[in-house]
Amino acid sequence: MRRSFETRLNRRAVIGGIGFGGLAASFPAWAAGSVKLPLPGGPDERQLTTAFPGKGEMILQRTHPPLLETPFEVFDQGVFTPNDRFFVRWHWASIPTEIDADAFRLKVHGAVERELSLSLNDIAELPRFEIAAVNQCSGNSRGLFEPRVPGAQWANGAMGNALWTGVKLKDVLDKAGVKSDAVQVRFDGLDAPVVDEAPDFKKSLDVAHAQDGEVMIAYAMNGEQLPILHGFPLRLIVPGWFSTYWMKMLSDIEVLDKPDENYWMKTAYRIPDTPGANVKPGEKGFPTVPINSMVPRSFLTNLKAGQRVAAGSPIALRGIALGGDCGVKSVEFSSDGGKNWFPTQLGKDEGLYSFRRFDGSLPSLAAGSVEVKVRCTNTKGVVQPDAAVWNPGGFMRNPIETVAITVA
Ligand SMILES: Nc1nc2c(c(=O)[nH]1)N[C@H]1C(S)=C(S)[C@@H](COP(=O)(O)O)O[C@H]1N2
Ligand SMILES: [Mo]
Repeated sequence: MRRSFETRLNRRAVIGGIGFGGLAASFPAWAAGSVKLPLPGGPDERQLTTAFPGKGEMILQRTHPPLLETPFEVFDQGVFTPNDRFFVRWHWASIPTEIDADAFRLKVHGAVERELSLSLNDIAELPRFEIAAVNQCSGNSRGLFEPRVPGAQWANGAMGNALWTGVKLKDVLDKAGVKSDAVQVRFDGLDAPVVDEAPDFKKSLDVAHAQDGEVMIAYAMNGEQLPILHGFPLRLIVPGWFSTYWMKMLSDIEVLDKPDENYWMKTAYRIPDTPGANVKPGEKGFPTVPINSMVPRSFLTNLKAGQRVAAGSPIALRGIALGGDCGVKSVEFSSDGGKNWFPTQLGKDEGLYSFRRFDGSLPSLAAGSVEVKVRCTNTKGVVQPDAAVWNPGGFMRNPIETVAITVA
């Protein structure tokens, strides 16, 4: 049966009257208070805003193009991050504010047997595929780097988990027929730099990865049409990999017969090719590779630094974890500086690439200051490191998190 997009999609996704430029101009009239982020290296105060289309209260990192961080308490609400609180990141300010769903076409070209120009209805006819996956910016937590590194000074809220619905990239590539000399597949979206000399944002994956049957083209996020800030009408989902590859407003797929040497692959988004992507501050001349799969992380969501809890009764702990490029095997906690570790109970398994909820209970404590640590081990046996890594891009941060509370 022919499934039409028109039942599922608004024919046109429009950003309310003023668009991104207008939002910039109207700042700070719409600022809704401020928040302090735990950033050791710099200004830590950020405005809160509710002024972006489809968004509830977000931490304003930059207006134009938008960089919006999820307030951390949102992660305490459940393993899926609501669309209206999901972080937003764009590189270039020229972002279409109106997209005609009828006229939209996804082009597939390059080293293929048949060039394609697919309408949204053509996409909807392919078998439907769904996966829960964490979308995490490569620079998530960059603002916590010491010494500080340039780039968006995110705290830990440049990540979110959603249920993505769409089609497998493999099915689209099979329709085009990938030629045997293909090595990579390059993705481009409708957004563009404002000046001609700046490099258009494009990212590539190796052919085998693109065809693995997990990488997908999503048209829905948490059961809703993909919001415009998250890439309406189509975006790439690369489960287990950092979201620099998750091209929004995906409009062009080019199959390459040689490795992609564009700026965003060859120069930007590269990590040291060293264990944990770790180097010494100031170190030069180390080999690099394009950033790729994620690493395990875990966060307490019900206890905040400096929080006071009652002495003499057990304290509930809960939070979220991700395995990275595989599932969560366990999350443990410690209240003695990491000498002894105790298990937590894992919540419902929503799939390998999803957040996983955990619950635990600290035994009753004597009055004083207590550091609570949590650590995730993933199903590949990789465990979070004690110490944070450092690299000049501010990537791959995943140390065991510590929350100091006061028992009184
Ligand atoms: N078209 C387009 N897609 C893009 C980007 C972009 O600038 N343009 N940024 C990437 C980066 S670096 C991140 S972190 C994610 C952010 O996704 P989100 O805004 O849906 O949270 O989008 C990715 N896809
Ligand atoms: Mo990112």
